[in-house]
Amino acid sequence: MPSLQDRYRKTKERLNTFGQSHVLAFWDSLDDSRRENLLAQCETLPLEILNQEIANSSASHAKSDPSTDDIQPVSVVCAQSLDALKYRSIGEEMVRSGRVACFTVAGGQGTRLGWNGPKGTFPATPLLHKSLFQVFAESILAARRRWRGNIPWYLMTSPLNHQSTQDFFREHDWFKLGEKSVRFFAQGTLPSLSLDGKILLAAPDSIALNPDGHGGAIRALAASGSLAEMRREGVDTLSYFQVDNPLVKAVDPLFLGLHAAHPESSGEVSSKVVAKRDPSEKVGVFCRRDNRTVVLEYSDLPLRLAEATHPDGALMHSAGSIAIHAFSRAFLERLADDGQGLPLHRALKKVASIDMHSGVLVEPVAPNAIKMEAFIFDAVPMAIRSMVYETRRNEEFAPIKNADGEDSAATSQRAQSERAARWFEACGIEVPRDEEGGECAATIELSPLTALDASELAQCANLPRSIAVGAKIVL
Ligand code: UD2
Repeated sequence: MPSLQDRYRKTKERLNTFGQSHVLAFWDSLDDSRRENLLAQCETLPLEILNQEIANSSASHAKSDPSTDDIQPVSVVCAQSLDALKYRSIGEEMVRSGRVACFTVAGGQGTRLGWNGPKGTFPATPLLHKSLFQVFAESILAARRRWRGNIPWYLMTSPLNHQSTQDFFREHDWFKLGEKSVRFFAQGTLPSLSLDGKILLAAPDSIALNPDGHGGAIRALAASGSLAEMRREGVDTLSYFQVDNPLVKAVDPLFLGLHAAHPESSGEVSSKVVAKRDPSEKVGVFCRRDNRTVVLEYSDLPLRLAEATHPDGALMHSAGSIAIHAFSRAFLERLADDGQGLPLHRALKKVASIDMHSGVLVEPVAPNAIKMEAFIFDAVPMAIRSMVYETRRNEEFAPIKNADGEDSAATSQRAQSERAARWFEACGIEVPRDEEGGECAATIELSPLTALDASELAQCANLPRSIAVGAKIVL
Protein backbone atom coordinates (compact mmCIF):
# COMPACT_ATOMS: atom_id res chain seq x y z
CA MET A 1 0.00 0.00 0.00
CA PRO A 2 1.74 3.28 -1.08
CA SER A 3 1.98 5.96 1.62
CA LEU A 4 0.00 9.18 1.49
CA GLN A 5 3.22 11.02 0.68
CA ASP A 6 4.01 8.69 -2.24
CA ARG A 7 0.51 9.08 -3.62
CA TYR A 8 0.78 12.84 -3.22
CA ARG A 9 4.02 12.95 -5.20
CA LYS A 10 2.62 10.82 -7.99
CA THR A 11 -0.61 12.80 -8.19
CA LYS A 12 1.23 16.12 -8.19
CA GLU A 13 3.38 14.95 -11.07
CA ARG A 14 0.36 13.85 -13.08
CA LEU A 15 -1.54 17.08 -12.38
CA ASN A 16 1.57 19.07 -13.34
CA THR A 17 1.75 17.32 -16.69
CA PHE A 18 -1.77 18.51 -17.46
CA GLY A 19 -1.38 22.03 -16.05
CA GLN A 20 -3.77 21.33 -13.15
CA SER A 21 -1.42 21.36 -10.14
CA HIS A 22 -3.46 24.15 -8.45
CA VAL A 23 -5.87 21.37 -7.33
CA LEU A 24 -3.36 20.60 -4.55
CA ALA A 25 -2.88 24.26 -3.56
CA PHE A 26 -4.37 23.78 -0.06
CA TRP A 27 -2.55 20.50 0.69
CA ASP A 28 -0.47 21.94 3.54
CA SER A 29 -3.56 23.15 5.41
CA LEU A 30 -5.37 19.78 5.27
CA ASP A 31 -5.40 17.04 7.89
CA ASP A 32 -4.77 13.45 6.80
CA SER A 33 -8.39 12.46 6.29
CA ARG A 34 -9.03 15.47 4.06
CA ARG A 35 -5.81 14.78 2.17
CA GLU A 36 -7.04 11.25 1.62
CA ASN A 37 -10.33 12.62 0.31
CA LEU A 38 -8.64 14.93 -2.18
CA LEU A 39 -6.19 12.28 -3.39
CA ALA A 40 -8.99 9.77 -3.94
CA GLN A 41 -10.76 12.31 -6.19
CA CYS A 42 -7.59 13.24 -8.06
CA GLU A 43 -6.62 9.63 -8.73
CA THR A 44 -9.80 8.98 -10.71
CA LEU A 45 -9.69 12.20 -12.76
CA PRO A 46 -9.76 11.43 -16.50
CA LEU A 47 -7.10 14.05 -17.19
CA GLU A 48 -6.26 12.76 -20.68
CA ILE A 49 -9.90 13.13 -21.74
CA LEU A 50 -10.17 16.58 -20.16
CA ASN A 51 -7.01 17.70 -21.87
CA GLN A 52 -8.37 16.55 -25.21
CA GLU A 53 -11.63 18.41 -24.55
CA ILE A 54 -9.83 21.61 -23.60
CA ALA A 55 -7.75 21.39 -26.78
CA ASN A 56 -10.86 20.74 -28.89
CA SER A 57 -12.69 23.62 -27.30
CA SER A 58 -9.97 26.15 -28.12
CA ALA A 59 -9.74 24.75 -31.65
CA SER A 60 -13.51 25.04 -32.19
CA HIS A 61 -13.40 28.58 -30.75
CA ALA A 62 -11.08 29.52 -33.53
CA LYS A 63 -13.26 27.96 -36.24
CA SER A 64 -16.74 29.01 -37.18
CA ASP A 65 -19.68 26.66 -36.50
CA PRO A 66 -19.41 23.30 -38.24
CA SER A 67 -21.41 23.18 -41.44
CA THR A 68 -24.96 21.95 -41.21
CA ASP A 69 -25.50 21.92 -45.00
CA ASP A 70 -25.35 18.14 -45.14
CA ILE A 71 -28.23 17.61 -42.70
CA GLN A 72 -31.22 15.84 -44.21
CA PRO A 73 -34.59 14.79 -42.77
CA VAL A 74 -34.77 11.28 -41.35
CA SER A 75 -37.28 8.71 -42.52
CA VAL A 76 -39.56 7.39 -39.82
CA VAL A 77 -41.55 4.19 -39.40
CA CYS A 78 -45.23 4.96 -38.72
CA ALA A 79 -47.81 2.82 -36.94
CA GLN A 80 -50.27 3.09 -39.86
CA SER A 81 -47.96 1.29 -42.26
CA LEU A 82 -47.27 -1.73 -40.06
CA ASP A 83 -48.42 -5.21 -39.30
CA ALA A 84 -48.77 -4.19 -35.65
CA LEU A 85 -50.15 -7.54 -34.56
CA LYS A 86 -47.10 -9.38 -35.84
CA TYR A 87 -44.56 -7.06 -34.19
CA ARG A 88 -46.55 -6.83 -30.95
CA SER A 89 -46.57 -10.59 -30.56
CA ILE A 90 -42.80 -10.74 -31.21
CA GLY A 91 -42.33 -8.15 -28.45
CA GLU A 92 -44.68 -9.96 -26.07
CA GLU A 93 -42.69 -13.14 -26.54
CA MET A 94 -39.44 -11.25 -25.79
CA VAL A 95 -40.94 -10.02 -22.51
CA ARG A 96 -42.41 -13.41 -21.60
CA SER A 97 -39.10 -15.16 -22.11
CA GLY A 98 -37.27 -12.76 -19.77
CA ARG A 99 -35.24 -11.02 -22.47
CA VAL A 100 -36.32 -7.47 -21.54
CA ALA A 101 -35.17 -5.16 -18.71
CA CYS A 102 -36.26 -1.58 -18.08
CA PHE A 103 -33.61 1.09 -17.72
CA THR A 104 -34.26 4.57 -16.33
CA VAL A 105 -31.74 7.38 -16.23
CA ALA A 106 -32.38 9.25 -13.01
CA GLY A 107 -29.07 10.90 -12.27
CA GLY A 108 -29.99 14.42 -13.40
CA GLN A 109 -30.06 17.32 -10.98
CA GLY A 110 -33.57 18.52 -11.93
CA THR A 111 -32.62 22.14 -11.35
CA ARG A 112 -35.32 23.56 -13.66
CA LEU A 113 -38.08 21.92 -11.65
CA GLY A 114 -36.77 23.33 -8.38
CA TRP A 115 -37.59 20.06 -6.57
CA ASN A 116 -35.50 19.32 -3.53
CA GLY A 117 -34.76 15.62 -3.94
CA PRO A 118 -34.36 13.06 -6.70
CA LYS A 119 -36.63 14.03 -9.57
CA GLY A 120 -38.30 10.60 -9.57
CA THR A 121 -39.75 11.37 -6.13
CA PHE A 122 -41.72 14.32 -7.58
CA PRO A 123 -45.53 13.97 -7.15
CA ALA A 124 -46.70 13.49 -10.72
CA THR A 125 -50.27 12.22 -10.94
CA PRO A 126 -53.33 14.49 -10.99
CA LEU A 127 -55.28 13.26 -7.94
CA LEU A 128 -53.28 10.86 -5.79
CA HIS A 129 -50.02 12.71 -6.45
CA LYS A 130 -48.08 9.49 -6.90
CA SER A 131 -44.37 9.97 -7.53
CA LEU A 132 -42.84 9.50 -10.97
CA PHE A 133 -41.02 6.43 -9.61
CA GLN A 134 -44.31 4.93 -8.45
CA VAL A 135 -45.93 5.45 -11.85
CA PHE A 136 -43.05 3.65 -13.59
CA ALA A 137 -43.06 0.89 -10.98
CA GLU A 138 -46.78 0.30 -11.50
CA SER A 139 -46.27 0.25 -15.23
CA ILE A 140 -43.56 -2.43 -14.88
CA LEU A 141 -45.63 -4.44 -12.39
CA ALA A 142 -48.62 -4.31 -14.73
CA ALA A 143 -46.44 -5.46 -17.64
CA ARG A 144 -45.11 -8.36 -15.55
CA ARG A 145 -48.64 -9.46 -14.76
CA ARG A 146 -49.90 -9.07 -18.31
CA TRP A 147 -47.03 -10.70 -20.18
CA ARG A 148 -45.58 -12.82 -17.36
CA GLY A 149 -41.95 -11.75 -17.74
CA ASN A 150 -39.44 -11.00 -14.98
CA ILE A 151 -38.54 -7.50 -16.23
CA PRO A 152 -35.81 -6.32 -13.88
CA TRP A 153 -35.54 -2.55 -13.53
CA TYR A 154 -32.16 -0.79 -13.65
CA LEU A 155 -31.95 2.78 -12.39
CA MET A 156 -28.96 4.99 -12.96
CA THR A 157 -28.50 7.54 -10.19
CA SER A 158 -25.65 9.98 -9.63
CA PRO A 159 -23.36 10.14 -6.59
CA LEU A 160 -25.45 13.18 -5.56
CA ASN A 161 -28.77 11.32 -5.33
CA HIS A 162 -27.83 7.64 -5.10
CA GLN A 163 -28.51 7.22 -1.39
CA SER A 164 -31.70 9.29 -1.31
CA THR A 165 -33.08 7.41 -4.33
CA GLN A 166 -32.46 4.04 -2.72
CA ASP A 167 -33.93 5.27 0.58
CA PHE A 168 -37.10 6.34 -1.22
CA PHE A 169 -37.57 2.91 -2.76
CA ARG A 170 -36.90 1.22 0.59
CA GLU A 171 -39.47 3.46 2.32
CA HIS A 172 -42.01 2.39 -0.32
CA ASP A 173 -41.11 -1.29 -0.16
CA TRP A 174 -39.80 -1.12 -3.75
CA PHE A 175 -43.39 -0.52 -4.87
CA LYS A 176 -44.07 -4.27 -4.64
CA LEU A 177 -41.59 -5.07 -7.41
CA GLY A 178 -39.28 -6.98 -5.07
CA GLU A 179 -36.03 -5.55 -3.76
CA LYS A 180 -33.87 -7.88 -5.84
CA SER A 181 -35.36 -6.86 -9.15
CA VAL A 182 -34.85 -3.09 -8.67
CA ARG A 183 -31.19 -2.39 -9.28
CA PHE A 184 -29.40 0.88 -8.71
CA PHE A 185 -25.99 2.02 -9.85
CA ALA A 186 -24.39 5.46 -9.84
CA GLN A 187 -23.06 7.17 -12.93
CA GLY A 188 -19.63 8.79 -13.00
CA THR A 189 -18.71 12.43 -12.55
CA LEU A 190 -16.52 14.94 -14.34
CA PRO A 191 -14.91 18.05 -12.89
CA SER A 192 -16.34 21.46 -13.70
CA LEU A 193 -13.79 23.69 -15.40
CA SER A 194 -13.19 27.43 -15.26
CA LEU A 195 -13.57 29.26 -18.55
CA ASP A 196 -9.81 28.92 -19.09
CA GLY A 197 -9.87 25.16 -18.59
CA LYS A 198 -8.78 24.86 -14.95
CA ILE A 199 -10.43 22.33 -12.63
CA LEU A 200 -12.60 24.12 -10.06
CA LEU A 201 -12.54 23.25 -6.36
CA ALA A 202 -15.73 23.07 -4.27
CA ALA A 203 -13.66 23.07 -1.05
CA PRO A 204 -9.95 22.95 -0.22
CA ASP A 205 -10.18 19.16 -0.17
CA SER A 206 -12.69 18.53 -2.92
CA ILE A 207 -13.10 19.07 -6.64
CA ALA A 208 -16.32 20.61 -8.04
CA LEU A 209 -17.83 17.56 -9.75
CA ASN A 210 -20.92 17.19 -11.90
CA PRO A 211 -22.63 14.01 -13.16
CA ASP A 212 -21.16 12.99 -16.52
CA GLY A 213 -24.49 13.06 -18.42
CA HIS A 214 -26.81 10.19 -19.34
CA GLY A 215 -24.21 9.17 -21.90
CA GLY A 216 -22.17 8.10 -18.87
CA ALA A 217 -24.65 5.21 -18.69
CA ILE A 218 -22.62 3.06 -21.06
CA ARG A 219 -19.52 3.11 -18.91
CA ALA A 220 -21.56 2.87 -15.68
CA LEU A 221 -23.64 -0.08 -16.92
CA ALA A 222 -20.43 -1.94 -17.62
CA ALA A 223 -18.47 -0.84 -14.54
CA SER A 224 -21.33 -1.65 -12.15
CA GLY A 225 -21.53 -5.20 -13.49
CA SER A 226 -25.09 -4.59 -14.73
CA LEU A 227 -24.36 -5.68 -18.31
CA ALA A 228 -22.70 -8.85 -17.05
CA GLU A 229 -25.68 -9.52 -14.78
CA MET A 230 -28.08 -9.08 -17.71
CA ARG A 231 -26.03 -11.48 -19.78
CA ARG A 232 -26.13 -14.09 -16.99
CA GLU A 233 -29.89 -13.68 -16.66
CA GLY A 234 -30.61 -13.84 -20.39
CA VAL A 235 -31.64 -10.19 -20.76
CA ASP A 236 -30.71 -8.98 -24.26
CA THR A 237 -32.88 -5.86 -24.70
CA LEU A 238 -33.21 -2.69 -22.62
CA SER A 239 -36.29 -0.53 -22.63
CA TYR A 240 -34.79 2.92 -21.92
CA PHE A 241 -36.66 5.96 -20.64
CA GLN A 242 -36.04 9.17 -18.70
CA VAL A 243 -37.26 9.96 -15.24
CA ASP A 244 -39.54 12.82 -16.24
CA ASN A 245 -42.33 11.34 -18.39
CA PRO A 246 -45.27 9.71 -16.57
CA LEU A 247 -47.00 8.80 -19.86
CA VAL A 248 -44.16 6.49 -20.92
CA LYS A 249 -44.99 2.87 -21.68
CA ALA A 250 -42.18 1.38 -19.62
CA VAL A 251 -42.63 -1.84 -21.57
CA ASP A 252 -44.07 -1.54 -25.08
CA PRO A 253 -44.18 -4.90 -26.88
CA LEU A 254 -44.96 -3.28 -30.24
CA PHE A 255 -41.85 -1.10 -30.06
CA LEU A 256 -39.71 -3.97 -28.77
CA GLY A 257 -40.94 -6.21 -31.58
CA LEU A 258 -40.17 -3.53 -34.17
CA HIS A 259 -36.73 -3.05 -32.68
CA ALA A 260 -36.06 -6.79 -32.90
CA ALA A 261 -37.54 -7.60 -36.28
CA HIS A 262 -38.38 -4.57 -38.47
CA PRO A 263 -36.26 -4.43 -41.67
CA GLU A 264 -35.18 -0.84 -40.88
CA SER A 265 -33.78 -1.90 -37.52
CA SER A 266 -30.39 -3.51 -36.96
CA GLY A 267 -31.64 -4.52 -33.53
CA GLU A 268 -28.96 -2.34 -31.92
CA VAL A 269 -30.79 0.87 -31.04
CA SER A 270 -34.26 2.10 -31.94
CA SER A 271 -35.96 5.31 -30.88
CA LYS A 272 -39.40 6.81 -30.54
CA VAL A 273 -40.20 10.26 -31.86
CA VAL A 274 -43.23 12.53 -32.02
CA ALA A 275 -43.92 15.33 -34.47
CA LYS A 276 -42.45 18.50 -32.99
CA ARG A 277 -45.05 20.89 -31.54
CA ASP A 278 -43.32 23.92 -33.11
CA PRO A 279 -39.82 24.83 -34.32
CA SER A 280 -38.72 25.99 -30.87
CA GLU A 281 -39.80 22.94 -28.85
CA LYS A 282 -36.91 21.86 -26.63
CA VAL A 283 -36.45 18.32 -27.89
CA GLY A 284 -33.57 16.81 -29.79
CA VAL A 285 -34.24 16.16 -33.48
CA PHE A 286 -33.46 13.02 -35.46
CA CYS A 287 -31.80 13.80 -38.81
CA ARG A 288 -29.53 12.16 -41.39
CA ARG A 289 -25.94 13.26 -41.70
CA ASP A 290 -23.16 11.51 -43.64
CA ASN A 291 -25.53 8.63 -44.34
CA ARG A 292 -26.10 8.03 -40.66
CA THR A 293 -29.02 8.73 -38.37
CA VAL A 294 -28.04 11.27 -35.73
CA VAL A 295 -29.75 13.31 -33.03
CA LEU A 296 -29.10 17.03 -32.89
CA GLU A 297 -29.83 18.50 -29.46
CA TYR A 298 -32.22 21.45 -29.64
CA SER A 299 -29.49 23.85 -28.56
CA ASP A 300 -27.31 22.66 -31.49
CA LEU A 301 -29.98 22.90 -34.20
CA PRO A 302 -29.58 26.18 -36.09
CA LEU A 303 -32.80 28.21 -36.26
CA ARG A 304 -32.66 28.06 -40.06
CA LEU A 305 -32.98 24.27 -39.91
CA ALA A 306 -35.44 24.22 -37.02
CA GLU A 307 -37.77 26.46 -39.01
CA ALA A 308 -37.26 24.89 -42.47
CA THR A 309 -40.49 23.58 -44.00
CA HIS A 310 -41.59 21.33 -46.87
CA PRO A 311 -43.67 22.94 -49.66
CA ASP A 312 -46.86 21.91 -47.78
CA GLY A 313 -45.73 23.90 -44.75
CA ALA A 314 -44.85 20.89 -42.56
CA LEU A 315 -41.59 21.13 -40.58
CA MET A 316 -38.73 19.47 -42.43
CA HIS A 317 -36.98 18.34 -39.25
CA SER A 318 -39.97 17.35 -37.18
CA ALA A 319 -38.81 14.02 -35.69
CA GLY A 320 -38.68 15.17 -32.07
CA SER A 321 -36.89 12.84 -29.67
CA ILE A 322 -38.90 11.81 -26.62
CA ALA A 323 -35.85 10.06 -25.21
CA ILE A 324 -37.33 6.57 -25.37
CA HIS A 325 -35.07 3.94 -26.88
CA ALA A 326 -34.64 0.21 -27.15
CA PHE A 327 -31.02 -0.93 -26.90
CA SER A 328 -29.58 -4.34 -27.44
CA ARG A 329 -27.29 -5.39 -24.61
CA ALA A 330 -24.73 -6.53 -27.19
CA PHE A 331 -24.58 -3.02 -28.70
CA LEU A 332 -23.96 -1.44 -25.30
CA GLU A 333 -21.31 -4.07 -24.55
CA ARG A 334 -19.62 -3.28 -27.85
CA LEU A 335 -19.56 0.47 -27.04
CA ALA A 336 -18.35 -0.17 -23.49
CA ASP A 337 -15.57 -2.50 -24.68
CA ASP A 338 -14.48 0.03 -27.23
CA GLY A 339 -13.69 2.25 -24.21
CA GLN A 340 -13.84 5.49 -26.21
CA GLY A 341 -16.88 6.81 -24.39
CA LEU A 342 -19.32 9.14 -26.13
CA PRO A 343 -18.32 12.66 -27.16
CA LEU A 344 -18.60 15.33 -24.48
CA HIS A 345 -20.86 18.36 -24.84
CA ARG A 346 -20.01 21.58 -23.02
CA ALA A 347 -22.48 23.81 -21.23
CA LEU A 348 -21.81 27.17 -19.61
CA LYS A 349 -23.15 27.05 -16.02
CA LYS A 350 -22.93 28.75 -12.65
CA VAL A 351 -20.81 26.63 -10.31
CA ALA A 352 -19.92 27.64 -6.75
CA SER A 353 -16.17 27.28 -6.27
CA ILE A 354 -13.49 28.47 -3.91
CA ASP A 355 -11.30 31.45 -4.46
CA MET A 356 -7.80 30.08 -4.97
CA HIS A 357 -6.18 32.76 -2.78
CA SER A 358 -8.53 32.93 0.21
CA GLY A 359 -10.04 29.44 0.06
CA VAL A 360 -13.49 31.02 0.52
CA LEU A 361 -16.48 29.61 -1.41
CA VAL A 362 -17.83 32.05 -4.01
CA GLU A 363 -21.38 31.84 -5.40
CA PRO A 364 -21.12 33.23 -8.94
CA VAL A 365 -23.70 35.71 -10.22
CA ALA A 366 -23.04 34.83 -13.87
CA PRO A 367 -22.01 31.57 -15.57
CA ASN A 368 -18.39 30.95 -14.62
CA ALA A 369 -17.84 27.30 -15.47
CA ILE A 370 -17.94 24.66 -18.16
CA LYS A 371 -19.76 21.46 -17.32
CA MET A 372 -19.20 18.52 -19.60
CA GLU A 373 -21.75 15.81 -20.28
CA ALA A 374 -22.11 12.88 -22.63
CA PHE A 375 -25.50 12.25 -24.28
CA ILE A 376 -26.79 8.71 -24.72
CA PHE A 377 -28.30 9.56 -28.11
CA ASP A 378 -24.79 10.06 -29.51
CA ALA A 379 -24.74 6.24 -29.57
CA VAL A 380 -27.36 6.28 -32.36
CA PRO A 381 -24.93 6.93 -35.26
CA MET A 382 -22.65 4.18 -33.92
CA ALA A 383 -25.21 1.53 -34.72
CA ILE A 384 -25.10 -0.35 -38.02
CA ARG A 385 -28.60 1.00 -38.68
CA SER A 386 -31.10 2.57 -36.38
CA MET A 387 -34.88 2.63 -36.59
CA VAL A 388 -36.89 5.75 -35.77
CA TYR A 389 -40.52 5.04 -34.91
CA GLU A 390 -43.14 7.79 -34.79
CA THR A 391 -45.69 7.50 -32.03
CA ARG A 392 -48.52 9.70 -30.75
CA ARG A 393 -47.56 12.44 -28.35
CA ASN A 394 -50.88 12.37 -26.47
CA GLU A 395 -50.45 8.66 -25.73
CA GLU A 396 -46.80 8.61 -24.65
CA PHE A 397 -45.20 11.97 -23.92
CA ALA A 398 -46.06 14.54 -21.26
CA PRO A 399 -42.81 15.25 -19.40
CA ILE A 400 -42.46 17.24 -16.21
CA LYS A 401 -39.45 19.48 -16.65
CA ASN A 402 -40.37 22.97 -15.49
CA ALA A 403 -41.97 24.41 -12.36
CA ASP A 404 -44.62 26.15 -14.49
CA GLY A 405 -45.59 26.85 -18.11
CA GLU A 406 -44.80 24.29 -20.80
CA ASP A 407 -43.83 20.76 -19.74
CA SER A 408 -44.77 21.38 -16.11
CA ALA A 409 -46.65 19.22 -13.58
CA ALA A 410 -49.86 21.06 -14.55
CA THR A 411 -49.56 20.32 -18.30
CA SER A 412 -48.51 16.73 -17.65
CA GLN A 413 -51.40 16.05 -15.25
CA ARG A 414 -53.85 17.42 -17.80
CA ALA A 415 -52.35 15.13 -20.44
CA GLN A 416 -52.56 12.11 -18.08
CA SER A 417 -56.24 12.84 -17.41
CA GLU A 418 -56.94 13.46 -21.12
CA ARG A 419 -55.40 10.13 -22.11
CA ALA A 420 -57.54 8.36 -19.52
CA ALA A 421 -60.60 10.22 -20.85
CA ARG A 422 -59.91 9.04 -24.41
CA TRP A 423 -59.53 5.45 -23.21
CA PHE A 424 -62.89 5.73 -21.41
CA GLU A 425 -64.49 7.05 -24.60
CA ALA A 426 -62.96 4.17 -26.56
CA CYS A 427 -64.80 1.89 -24.12
CA GLY A 428 -68.07 3.66 -24.94
CA ILE A 429 -68.20 5.69 -21.71
CA GLU A 430 -69.42 9.23 -21.98
CA VAL A 431 -66.91 11.82 -20.84
CA PRO A 432 -67.96 15.47 -20.32
CA ARG A 433 -66.09 17.90 -22.55
CA ASP A 434 -65.99 21.69 -22.56
CA GLU A 435 -67.31 21.72 -26.09
CA GLU A 436 -67.42 19.26 -28.98
CA GLY A 437 -63.99 17.59 -28.88
CA GLY A 438 -62.74 20.10 -26.29
CA GLU A 439 -60.96 19.52 -23.00
CA CYS A 440 -62.27 16.89 -20.59
CA ALA A 441 -64.37 18.60 -17.88
CA ALA A 442 -63.46 16.00 -15.24
CA THR A 443 -60.17 14.78 -13.77
CA ILE A 444 -59.33 11.11 -14.22
CA GLU A 445 -56.39 9.24 -12.75
CA LEU A 446 -55.89 5.78 -14.13
CA SER A 447 -53.22 3.52 -12.66
CA PRO A 448 -51.22 1.35 -15.07
CA LEU A 449 -52.26 -1.47 -12.72
CA THR A 450 -55.86 -0.90 -13.83
CA ALA A 451 -55.11 -0.73 -17.54
CA LEU A 452 -52.10 -0.31 -19.79
CA ASP A 453 -54.26 0.68 -22.76
CA ALA A 454 -57.87 1.21 -23.84
CA SER A 455 -58.41 -2.43 -24.76
CA GLU A 456 -57.35 -3.56 -21.30
CA LEU A 457 -59.60 -0.91 -19.75
CA ALA A 458 -62.55 -2.32 -21.69
CA GLN A 459 -62.13 -5.62 -19.84
CA CYS A 460 -62.32 -4.01 -16.39
CA ALA A 461 -65.30 -4.72 -14.22
CA ASN A 462 -67.15 -1.80 -12.56
CA LEU A 463 -66.38 0.93 -15.05
CA PRO A 464 -68.71 3.91 -14.61
CA ARG A 465 -71.42 4.32 -17.31
CA SER A 466 -70.73 8.02 -17.62
CA ILE A 467 -68.65 10.67 -15.91
CA ALA A 468 -70.16 13.86 -14.45
CA VAL A 469 -68.85 17.36 -15.07
CA GLY A 470 -66.21 18.20 -12.44
CA ALA A 471 -65.92 14.57 -11.26
CA LYS A 472 -62.65 13.28 -9.85
CA ILE A 473 -62.22 9.63 -10.80
CA VAL A 474 -59.44 7.38 -9.51
CA LEU A 475 -59.18 3.90 -10.93
C1 UD2 B 1 -33.89 15.67 -22.98
C2 UD2 B 1 -33.11 15.55 -24.29
C3 UD2 B 1 -33.88 16.22 -25.41
C4 UD2 B 1 -35.28 15.64 -25.53
C5 UD2 B 1 -35.97 15.65 -24.18
C6 UD2 B 1 -37.27 14.86 -24.22
C7 UD2 B 1 -30.86 15.61 -23.40
C8 UD2 B 1 -29.55 16.29 -23.34
N1 UD2 B 1 -31.81 16.18 -24.11
O1 UD2 B 1 -33.89 17.03 -22.65
O2 UD2 B 1 -33.23 16.07 -26.63
O3 UD2 B 1 -35.21 14.40 -26.10
O4 UD2 B 1 -35.18 15.12 -23.12
O5 UD2 B 1 -37.89 14.90 -22.98
O6 UD2 B 1 -31.02 14.54 -22.87
N2 UD2 B 1 -29.74 12.50 -16.56
C9 UD2 B 1 -28.92 11.61 -15.90
N3 UD2 B 1 -27.63 11.98 -15.66
C10 UD2 B 1 -27.13 13.18 -16.04
C11 UD2 B 1 -27.97 14.09 -16.73
C12 UD2 B 1 -29.28 13.71 -16.97
O7 UD2 B 1 -29.34 10.50 -15.53
O8 UD2 B 1 -25.94 13.43 -15.79
C13 UD2 B 1 -31.14 12.11 -16.83
C14 UD2 B 1 -32.14 12.96 -16.09
O9 UD2 B 1 -32.36 12.44 -14.79
C15 UD2 B 1 -33.35 12.83 -17.00
C16 UD2 B 1 -32.73 12.75 -18.39
O10 UD2 B 1 -31.41 12.32 -18.20
O11 UD2 B 1 -34.05 11.64 -16.76
C17 UD2 B 1 -32.83 14.03 -19.23
O12 UD2 B 1 -32.04 15.00 -18.72
P1 UD2 B 1 -32.17 16.56 -19.01
O13 UD2 B 1 -33.21 17.13 -18.13
O14 UD2 B 1 -30.82 17.12 -18.94
O15 UD2 B 1 -32.64 16.65 -20.54
P2 UD2 B 1 -33.78 17.55 -21.16
O16 UD2 B 1 -35.02 17.26 -20.44
O17 UD2 B 1 -33.36 18.96 -21.29
